[in-house]
Amino acid sequence: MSDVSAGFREVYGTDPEGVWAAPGRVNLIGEHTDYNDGFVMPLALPHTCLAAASPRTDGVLRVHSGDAPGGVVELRVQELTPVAAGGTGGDRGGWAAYPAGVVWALREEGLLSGAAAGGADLHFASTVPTGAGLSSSAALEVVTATALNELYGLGLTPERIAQLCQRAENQFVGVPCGIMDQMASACCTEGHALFLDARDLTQRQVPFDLAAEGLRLLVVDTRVKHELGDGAYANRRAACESAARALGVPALREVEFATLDATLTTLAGLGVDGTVRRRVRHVVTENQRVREVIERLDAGDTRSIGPVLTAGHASCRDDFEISCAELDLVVESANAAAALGARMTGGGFGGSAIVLVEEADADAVAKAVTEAFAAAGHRAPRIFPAVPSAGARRR
Ligand code: GAF
Repeated sequence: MSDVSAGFREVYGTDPEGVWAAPGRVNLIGEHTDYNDGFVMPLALPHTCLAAASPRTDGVLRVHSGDAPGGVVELRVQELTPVAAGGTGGDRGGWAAYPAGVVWALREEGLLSGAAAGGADLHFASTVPTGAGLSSSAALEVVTATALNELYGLGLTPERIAQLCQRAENQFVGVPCGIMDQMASACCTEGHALFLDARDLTQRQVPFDLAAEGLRLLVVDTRVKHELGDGAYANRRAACESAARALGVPALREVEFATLDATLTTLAGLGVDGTVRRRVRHVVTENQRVREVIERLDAGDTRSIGPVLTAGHASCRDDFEISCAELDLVVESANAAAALGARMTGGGFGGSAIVLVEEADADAVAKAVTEAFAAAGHRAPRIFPAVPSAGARRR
């Protein structure tokens, strides 16, 4: 924290008015279900994006990152226009589009009047690994919105902050993400996973104290990010939306697990191709897996979620086709060692996997995965425990 304050002082020449933090996340189960109005279950990581911030009075937004080259990016609040629409607001430096997008979303929602229209100075420093599928972008958005919410006295709830940040990412940056990552960063609490209904943002904090049970959840960052990821995410989302349209429902959430086979037959009869039908099967079975995990956790049977996680991976790999060789290797090698279960987490096409292990087996499983990567000629993965941590807050 003192580092980020010192960083602010170095860049802007004064002390910041405050320092805020927002975490990255892993998702325990429920992948690509959020934009289908379904269920997800993320937990916040101890890794955070910190923002030191002060308000301004002249309508200028200045952003600086200790993690990115390029110096201070200076923008005028009233001139911000979406990068997605070919605008120039915030695209200088790439990363700056995320905080700029948040300010744009606040402005679009009519929240920047009076003193709040004055702009701000922000300096960021993040420990959330970038490009690792651990929501470094959502952490950057949510910390910006949380800081400005307090600096301007906007009185926004964490849920509203998450929605504004999703709007920034969808409409300003141009990434068609769902709401899971922003909700995780804004709403998670220490020692819990967040069971979230993405349709109406109903939430439940589910106790997830693995250490007390002699368990550990490992994050395995494969350190690969396959380029086809961005277009493929939009493609998966479009496939799901086209299937929902064909079925005459607002979203695939409406398809019941019990009637999945009949729904798939209906879709075939409507001429919907096999690939799209498999996408539907993933979403419907994945929602069911979230329910199963919740039931098992509620019953105090944490170890038994392992096979559900592994089944989720198989569905991501075979039906949704968002895995890759490196992620599959994590799951195979971890399970072949002593893992209780494993799966890719996040959008896919690289990034990270999670592995549930007995604490006593954690080192051996990590070693087995590392050796499997070396044998396959992959770069060594980065492996660390996922400790369920707090959501966005003032420091
Ligand atoms: C990415 C998106 F940002 C989330 O909204 C979610 O769809 C996830 O991929 C897949 O579950 O992280």
